[in-house]
Order: sequence, then structure tokens, then C-alpha cells
Amino acid sequence: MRLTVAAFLAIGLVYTCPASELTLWYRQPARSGMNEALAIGNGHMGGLIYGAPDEERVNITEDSFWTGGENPSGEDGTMGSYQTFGDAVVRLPAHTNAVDYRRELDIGTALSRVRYEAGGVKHEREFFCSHPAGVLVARFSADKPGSYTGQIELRDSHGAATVVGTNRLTVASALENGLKYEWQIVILPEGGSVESNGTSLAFSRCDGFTLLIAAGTDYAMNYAKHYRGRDPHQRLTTLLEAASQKSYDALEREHETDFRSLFDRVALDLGPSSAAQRGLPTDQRRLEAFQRIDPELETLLFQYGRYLLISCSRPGGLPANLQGLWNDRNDPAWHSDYHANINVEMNYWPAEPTGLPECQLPFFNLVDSQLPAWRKATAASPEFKTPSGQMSARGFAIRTSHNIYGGMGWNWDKTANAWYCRHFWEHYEFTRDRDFLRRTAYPIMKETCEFWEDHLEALPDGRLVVPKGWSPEHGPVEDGVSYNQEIVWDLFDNYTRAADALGIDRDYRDKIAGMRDRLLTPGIGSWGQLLEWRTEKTNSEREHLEFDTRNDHHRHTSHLFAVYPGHQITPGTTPALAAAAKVSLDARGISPDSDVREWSFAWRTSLYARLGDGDDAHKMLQQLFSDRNTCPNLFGLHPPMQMDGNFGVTAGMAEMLVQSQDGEIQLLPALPGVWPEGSVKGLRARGGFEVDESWADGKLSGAVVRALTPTKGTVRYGKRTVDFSIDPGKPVTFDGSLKRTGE
Ligand code: FUC
Repeated sequence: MRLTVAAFLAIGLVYTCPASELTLWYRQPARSGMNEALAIGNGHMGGLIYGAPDEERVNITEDSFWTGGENPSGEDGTMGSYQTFGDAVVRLPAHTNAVDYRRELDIGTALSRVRYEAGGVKHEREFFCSHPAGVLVARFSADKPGSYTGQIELRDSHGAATVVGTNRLTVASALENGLKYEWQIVILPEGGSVESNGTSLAFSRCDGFTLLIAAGTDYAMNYAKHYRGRDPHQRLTTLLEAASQKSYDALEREHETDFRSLFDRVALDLGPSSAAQRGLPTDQRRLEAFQRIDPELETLLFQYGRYLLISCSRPGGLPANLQGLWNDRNDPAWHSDYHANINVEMNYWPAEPTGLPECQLPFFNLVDSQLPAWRKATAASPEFKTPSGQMSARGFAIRTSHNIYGGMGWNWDKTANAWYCRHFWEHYEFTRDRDFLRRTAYPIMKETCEFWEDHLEALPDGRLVVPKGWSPEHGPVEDGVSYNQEIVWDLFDNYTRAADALGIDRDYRDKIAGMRDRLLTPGIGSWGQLLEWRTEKTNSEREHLEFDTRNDHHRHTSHLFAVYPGHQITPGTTPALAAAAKVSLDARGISPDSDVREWSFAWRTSLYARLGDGDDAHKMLQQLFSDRNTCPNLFGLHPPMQMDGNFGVTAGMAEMLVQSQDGEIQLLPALPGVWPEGSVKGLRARGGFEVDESWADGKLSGAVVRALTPTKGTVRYGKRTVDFSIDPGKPVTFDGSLKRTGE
């Protein structure tokens, strides 16, 4: 039960609130920046909370705050970077020598708190970023009246001046690319007084106060309007006015109801942790969890990926970038961009299986809004002359890095267009939203098939290859690289299914199916590995680099795309290739090489899960707890922090529990020995299903399947399969031997 602010003031603080399994907590404020601060967000606007008693700092971001622009030639310098608004700072000079300090983030309710005692007064701060209200809310309270005297200021990271009003600070300016931006903070005091003080607001002897913060730009996801829309001033002012009219409790209830409507769709229980593990603050506990299994922290890591996705990617906004939504500098690593060769895709791996399909819509909307610019850049690039020497006329390609204005940077990642299409298709597979398939997914899939129809080249034996491709960031540029071949196969295969589902374009569908079957498929090399390139590398080609050898631990596992996220290679349908993939994966393994990153282990978790190896999948996910791969606030650590690993490991854990790539719902396909008992509710499966499972002694004890549309399905547990028919609202239940129960 949560105490209301009034009750808190009336009866004093209760510090011994039970530590929820879904809480990150610390005994000290964040000191070293983004790696320690706690993240909140409403899908568009984010806050990083530092929590020092005498100077609260909330770093503010908003997903459209980008420099740069459209750059058809792809020069890196013109792509721009994701920016930070700066810090909203609350100075409380008397709050020194704090004791009983605790800082926490409850990811089950999306509330962050700071508690401490200073000068004999117990203080509490509570923070949330509301999607329905569109503002960040902070509440400062204490158990003695008149305890708050200090100043509030906005420190704009671009040095813009603050305009001071009666109870409001406003910063409005523009970036060098003309993007208008604005942020405002409003203080609603209880007791005491507030007055302007130069560039800040000074408050004196307040009992408590609420802060409301709004931030935005004039960005519009629209190429035709040069990605610019309305000046944000009126919108932000209206949001703040509306929020000011509501009580803090009403704002909090509205926020929690909204957040939980997404978060509560999936519940995971991997068994209890020990009292000693529960007693450790999260920064220490994660390091212990690297040494000894901590089931509740693993559950927290799983749910954290979902929490972060809900907090940084909601409809109407931009998708999660390399840092999700959060950013404390104007020159972030890799521009904090959208990286097409693994990273942005990994961000969205958990969306469908863990019940957050709407969180993927910002990605589709961004892609859609970039297409005119991407088509233009592709048509102008000599890289994409067709085999007959013509400039490219149909479809689009993407460079490895892109912004929100149609601009791109670095090398072409030639088959990223097809990889992006997989996400559109998967959204349909999981949701069975036919309207989305017809209007949104099918057109981009078909356009991308046309692009590859124009660009594939035939080998002398007639097999088709992607010309001059690259296995991301590894080895030579060549024809027929496995990564490229597998991704185009994936597009063609999904396209035929999409055309079948809609019952349209029969002839073209057959043509693409024929091309799919002519694509060069990856071979098996001399040590049993799945070949990453068309031919095995000879010693002289390897020269100084270890590639295509048992010692090749490179961070990317690009040639294993066909295992995960793809479905071209599975133990059931292509056992020899699956065995070769396992040889390659074992060699990549847990590598001592420092260039193997947090996201590498997240991908390897899913890969082992797809190969039915739960124990090795678990070894990979446990790597996410090592000092090298995770920050004190459990953000993935590249370094610097990078969020793809958080999303990827959530997807990987889901993949260990339910899979559906083979046209069946596979129950507990890769349960590790270290999770002997547990349950999960609400995971989703292709075909429009929702699945609950429980298990004991490492074996399935029961499952429930629900469906979004009237349909038929098959469940598998081990070697046993059972077919069923199902209607929405009428769940089908099974016992541990897949016998139907409850009928
Ligand atoms: C890819 C990876 C790097 C990094 C970067 C943002 O290029 O190879 O490790 O994650 O994206």
C-alpha cells in the first residue's frame, strides 16, 4: 500500500518499506553520471535522477532533440547527434550530512524515490514521467513543516538563457539546424513562499512542493515538411496548465494505471533469492549475481528491459536509440543514433514476445518517415548500380547509422532494409493485425523485394548472391556473405507468407519464392562451423586477423542471423546447419576479448535458446551482470552505456521460455537447470497467442494458451505435440504432459 502525501506528512515516514523484487535501490546518490542515475520516461521525454540530498539533478531528454539533417551523400559530419536538454536542478543547501539514505526505482510502478534524514527531518522525493499527462512530475515532502528552502534552476546544455516567471522557468531556443526547442518547469509549493531570483526561482520554508517539467521541439516525423512542425511553446504550456489543475495523487494514479496497463501483461517468477541477496543494494548485488545465481535479480533484469522499452518507446514518439531515450551529453558515442546492423533491431526484439507490440510502432513510423530520403540517397549512390549498370530505381537501402531527418552515416549496411522488414512482418505475426499487414507491412516488404530483385547477382551455377556485402564490422567485403544471404532469404520467405495471408500478388509471390530458393545458403566449414563467408578463408587471407577460425571471438554473430532472429536454420528443419551454427556459437562463446559487448551476450542468449541449449543460454545472460557488461543502474555497458543489451537479454529470456518460429508454440524450449521452478504469464507467440506456463523440478507442470482471433494451433513440449482449436476469451489449458484440462 502506498502512503499518500497527506498521510506521509501526518504520520511521518516509514523507511522500512518492503523491498519489492522489482526495485533497484542504492545507499548513495548517483555520482558518476548516466551509469548510476535512475531512468524514468514517458516514451518521449526522459529524466535521469541523481538524488543528492543537497542538490537534486534531473537530466532531461526528449527523443526528437537532434542536430544534423538530411545528407544524401552520407558524410558522417552532417548526420548530427542526439542532444540533451540539460539539468533541472534543485539546490537545498541545508540538506547536508544526510543519514538513512536510500535511492530507488520501482519498475513495477515506474516511480523513483529518494529518502534521507537531514537535520532531524525525514525527507522524501518521488519522481515519475507521465505518459497521459505528458510531463515529468517530482514531489518533495518531509515530516516537519517548513523544511524546504532553496533554489531551482534549468541548466540548458546549449547555454540558452532562462526566462523567470512567478512560479515558472522557461528556456526556449533553437539548435544550429533550426530545430526549435523549449523546456519549462513549474513549482507548486505547499506553505512557504516562492520568488524569482535572477535566473532561478528561490523558495523559502515550504512544507513540500511539486515540480512539473515539460520539454519538446518543433520536430515532425514528416519528410514533406522537412521534419518540422509547430513551435512547442503552446503545447508545453497547455500540458503544464492541465497537470497543474490535478492533485499530485491524481497525477500519480493516472500515471501508474497507464504504465501498469502495459507492464502487468507479463509476470515472471524464477524462484526466490536468499535473504542475503535481497539485502544487497543493486550495485553490489549485480556483481554477486555474476558469481552466484540470483533468481529475483534475473527476473528484475528481464522486467527492466520491458520497463525501459515502455519508458522510451510509446506511440507518437521516436523509437529507442542506442541509449534508449536518455543522454547526458551533446556528443554521445555513435551519435546515440539508430544503428542498423544489430542495435536498433535488438532494441525491438522483446516488443512482441513480451507483450508490448505498441511500443514498436515508433520504429515503424520513423522508418516510414525516412523512406523518401533513403530512396533518394540510394538512387544517387554509385554503390547501388544494378548488374546492368543502371542507377537504382526501386526501393531503398540504409547506411549503418541514421538520424531522424533522413540523414545517414558510415558504410552502407546493404541488407538492413530487409532486416527492418522482418520487424514489420513480425508485428503482424504476433498481433494478427491484418490492417497493419495490408497498409503498412506489405508495401515496404514488397518494395524491398523489388530492390533485391534488381540487385541480386547470379553465380555461374545460377545461385543468387548479394553483391559486395559485409558481415558487420568483420572480415572482407565479398559477394554472398552469409549474413546478407540469410537476411534476404528471410525477407523473401516472409514476403511469400504475407502475400499468402492477404491472398494477393500471386504471380509476384511465386517469383519471389523461386528467387528465395535460388539464394546461396551458408555452407559448413572444415571444423564443422557455419561459414560466415561464401568460402572458407585460407591462412593467407586470415593474415593478422583471426577470422573464420576457432579463435574468432568477434562480438557480432552475424552469420547466425538465420538461427535468431531469423528462422531459416532450426534444429527441427535444418539439423545439419543448426549443428554447424552451434559449433560457430560455441567458438564465439564467452570470449575473453574485450571487444565482445553487452549486446553480444544478449544475442548469444537467444541463439543458444533457439538451439535448445538452456544452460548455455543462461551462461550468456549471466554475463550481463559482470562489471564489464553492466552499469550500477543495470544499463548495458558497452562502454559507454548502451541499451540494446537490456532489450536483447529480455528477449533472450523470453526465448528460453516460449518459442514459436516453427509454426508451433514450444513450451519451455530451453529451460536451464538453474531455474528448476517458476512460472511466467502473458508471453506471446506467433499466430496471435498468449501463453502462461508453470514448471517444477525442471519440468512443465501446466500451461494456458489464449488467442486474439479464432484460430488453430499446436503446442509442443519436448517431443510431444498437441493440436487445438481456440476462440478469444476461451483459454485452452494443458497439464505437464500436454493433456487438456479444465473442460
Ligand atoms: C555496432 C557494434 C558496436 C557498437 C555500435 C554502436 O557497430 O559493432 O559494438 O555497439 O554498433
